[in-house]
Amino acid sequence: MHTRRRSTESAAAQRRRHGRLVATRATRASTHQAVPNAEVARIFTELADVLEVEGANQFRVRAYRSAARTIAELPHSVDAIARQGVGQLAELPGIGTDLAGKILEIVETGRLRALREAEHHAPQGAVAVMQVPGLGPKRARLLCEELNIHSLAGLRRAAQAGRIRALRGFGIKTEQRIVRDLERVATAGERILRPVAAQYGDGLLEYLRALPGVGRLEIAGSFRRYKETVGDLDLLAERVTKVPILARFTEYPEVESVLARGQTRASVRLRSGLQVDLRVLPERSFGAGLHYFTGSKAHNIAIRRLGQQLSLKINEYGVFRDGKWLAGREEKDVFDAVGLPWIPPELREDRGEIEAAQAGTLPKLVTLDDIRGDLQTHSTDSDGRAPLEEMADVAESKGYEYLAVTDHSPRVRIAGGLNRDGFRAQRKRIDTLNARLRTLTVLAGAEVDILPDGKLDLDDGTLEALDIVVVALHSKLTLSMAEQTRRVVRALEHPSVDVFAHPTGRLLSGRSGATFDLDVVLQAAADHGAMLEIDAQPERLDLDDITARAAAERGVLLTIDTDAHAVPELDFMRWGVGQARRAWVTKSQVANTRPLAELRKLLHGGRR
Ligand code: DGT
Ligand code: CA
Ligand code: CA
Ligand code: ZN
Repeated sequence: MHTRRRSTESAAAQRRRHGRLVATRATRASTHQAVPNAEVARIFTELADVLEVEGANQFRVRAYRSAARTIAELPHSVDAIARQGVGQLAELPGIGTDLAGKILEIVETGRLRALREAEHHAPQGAVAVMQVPGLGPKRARLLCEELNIHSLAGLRRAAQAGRIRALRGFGIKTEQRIVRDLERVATAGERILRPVAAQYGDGLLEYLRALPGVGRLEIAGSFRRYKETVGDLDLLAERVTKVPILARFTEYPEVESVLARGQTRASVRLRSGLQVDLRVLPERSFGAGLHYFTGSKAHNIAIRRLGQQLSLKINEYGVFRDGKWLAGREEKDVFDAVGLPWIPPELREDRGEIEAAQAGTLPKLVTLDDIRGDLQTHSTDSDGRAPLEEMADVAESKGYEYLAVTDHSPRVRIAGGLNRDGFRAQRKRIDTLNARLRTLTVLAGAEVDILPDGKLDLDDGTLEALDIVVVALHSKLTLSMAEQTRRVVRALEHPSVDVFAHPTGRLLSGRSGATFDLDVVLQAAADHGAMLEIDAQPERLDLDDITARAAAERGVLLTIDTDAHAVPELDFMRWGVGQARRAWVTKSQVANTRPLAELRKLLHGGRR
């Protein structure tokens, strides 16, 4: 779930560099503010990383990782559970008394002694080097010890000097991949996945809203534009006389350091490393400030230019003519001033939204409410963590019309992929289940591996018998562009294929994903009636906004799927919808906004 944010310095040391530490903290008990689940999960993930590189017992490492995942996905506040007692915590799956005690420690003190101790013992640099995809703890240690590497910068120098290829078990290709992936790590390390930032942001908003008399509050910036990752949170508050919003903000228990504090703004760093800027705006400027700080910068510049043509000056305080304030209370006032309709934040990237607004052709973007079902999910039959019956019950209670269960094909052995008999047995259970369900229909599907030569990992008879066939790349993402294009096109040509899932296979935490000729693949999808997926997993969000837009413009239908491997992940749908909106996608361009009968016509059974 979370991007790792570390370098050779300990995370805490790194954060300290950015500003003075708040000397003492009020005990959390007196003014208790819930520690977000994401924060507990982050601490456990860091601990697992550090232990792993130290060569600690694998079971311990795995226990922390699985605890991190459990907590990140928990639909309830782990803090609230902890307050009911350690016993309640220990009832969570995979959480024993030891872990329960550690969770309590985090909830009560905001930190974990075991992590600080482990950081102290871990080999310098190896933890940082592990951020590079494909460099696990063993290799990370080897690199650091053999080549005397202490940081990512050291790793880059060693790679550029060609010293890595000389190591046993590393080659020129690995060395080149390291150089390429290092660039991504460098940018990824400073940013945080938006869905994770949302947990921190929601907690902070809730805390601020508890202040009596508080006015309008919004998180602007890339967060509001639903970018997949955010650099920081840009919080805006309306100024209300005698409401001490800035003081309340800097006293937030999650604040680790106050970076800056003035009359109308403050910047803090939370313990997670996330920076939050708060700006307090006069009532008549709130709309203008919201527009300005939502950005993007490119969009703002374009709007300001439109203003100049009308002899208007537009800034974060309002719309002015000859120094006289004209408007700015509401965001739409700014657009009004330049003769435009309100533009949804997701579109504000200066990628044609202003021209579309002028022409009256802004798209009516798809919304979460438009979604009628989920077309890629997993169950305990492969690597999911809930039985398909449970997934179906939850999907039904969400008001969905359909849910496709798409467990893995045999090739993905670590995911416990099913073979033809497995899918046949599953179909029987789905039939029974459908007889019981009232408003939901479960579609029998599969997520089938595209083999390196473009053939599929299940026989044609089995594929044909399924309601929906989702195909995906899970291996050999590094094939040359020509080979990868051939492979994908061959798969999309198969008459049973319905959806190409997480098409590039990229991960926002670092893996760059497959490269293929997009034009050729989109053409193949259009020709063969295959749909392309926006996978809503926070670290996938694959297709990205630009590619999804290109697909939709080519007339290729999209699906937005959660790829849920557990019940709470069914809620990831909103992140996928956010990505689709950034891609200018409308309801009619998304297959799973259609009623079941319409959807069926798009699937291989209905196309023929
Ligand atoms: P991030 O934080 O890197 O994910 O991206 P943003 O877009 O949130 O950028 P940030 O936090 O640096 O600034 C928030 C917004 O403030 C940005 O989207 C637009 C506005 N802004 C910042 N600097 C400038 C500037 O120099 N000119 C203009 N017109 N707007 C700016
Ligand atoms: Ca920002
Ligand atoms: Ca900012
Ligand atoms: Zn997959």
